[in-house]
Amino acid sequence: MTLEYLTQQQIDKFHKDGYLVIPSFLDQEDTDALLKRAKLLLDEFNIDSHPRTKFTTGDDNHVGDDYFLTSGDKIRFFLEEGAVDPDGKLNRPKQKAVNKIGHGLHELDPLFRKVTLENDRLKSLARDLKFHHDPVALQSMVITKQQQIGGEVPEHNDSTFLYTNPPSALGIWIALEKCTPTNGALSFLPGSHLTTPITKRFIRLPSGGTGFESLVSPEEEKAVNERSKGEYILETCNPGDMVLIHGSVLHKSERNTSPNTRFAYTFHMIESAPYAEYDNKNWLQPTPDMPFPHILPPSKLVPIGAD
Ligand SMILES: O=C(O)CCC(=O)C(=O)O
Repeated sequence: MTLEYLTQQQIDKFHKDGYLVIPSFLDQEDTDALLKRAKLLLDEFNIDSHPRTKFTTGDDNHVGDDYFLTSGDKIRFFLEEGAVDPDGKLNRPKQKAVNKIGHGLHELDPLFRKVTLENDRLKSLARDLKFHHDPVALQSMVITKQQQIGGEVPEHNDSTFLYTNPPSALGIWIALEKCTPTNGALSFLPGSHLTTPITKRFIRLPSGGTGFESLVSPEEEKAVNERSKGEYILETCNPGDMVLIHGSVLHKSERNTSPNTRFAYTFHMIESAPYAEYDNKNWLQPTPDMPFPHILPPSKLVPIGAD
């Protein structure tokens, strides 16, 4: 099959490293429009009726309240841990207190929808990469990484959080502002997708809230953790650049200690049934009114066995 957007070199690099930086995936006009729209959403959301849900990422205190669990088909606002005082009052303007906006932007907001579901370049990329036969989109977010306070995102791989059997998550991450060593640019452990199996998955706990379910024995988990040490590569990027992230590659971002925000738009793609199973343990559930949308039209699916 002839390549439509990626080069063979880019595809090979993605498979070798587990991620790929694609410069200028969005042009300046589209990037600016998304940034402006994200800022407008921050201006317009109602903090008075907000339940003060913070985006926490620790193994023991990962966010898991109802506001989070039912956000897959909504546009909701998750706060920075350090932005809410013990009495529930924000210690800064609401626009500076939000860690991320999610998780239904790709369906509900016309501008985010345009770059996600109505984007011929993305469709070509999906067909060139052949990572999925019939990809669907889910979990879209604007990550704001506020200046000074924007929290770190600890080392993780995305298939832990969007688990399918077999694992099939692919992250699409687009810088809306310049990403630098001090404002929390992403960094990656190249090749870790080849050596680090998915050892746990993030689920809705039967007792309520969220937690992790182990997929391997404690000994195996320890061995994998030992094995997955190495030198992280920092990937600075410019507004409009995209990073494709294999669902098994380890990556992270540091706290934003700079005076500049670092807005990014990200969403994920997974393989759809019957090629992979997405079960009801996952934290994010499709709803009858908003099933996960297909990226490719039926006539353009990636043929089985294509490589
Ligand atoms: O934007 C960030 O800082 C982290 C994003 C990330 O790790 C992810 O979306 O999986």
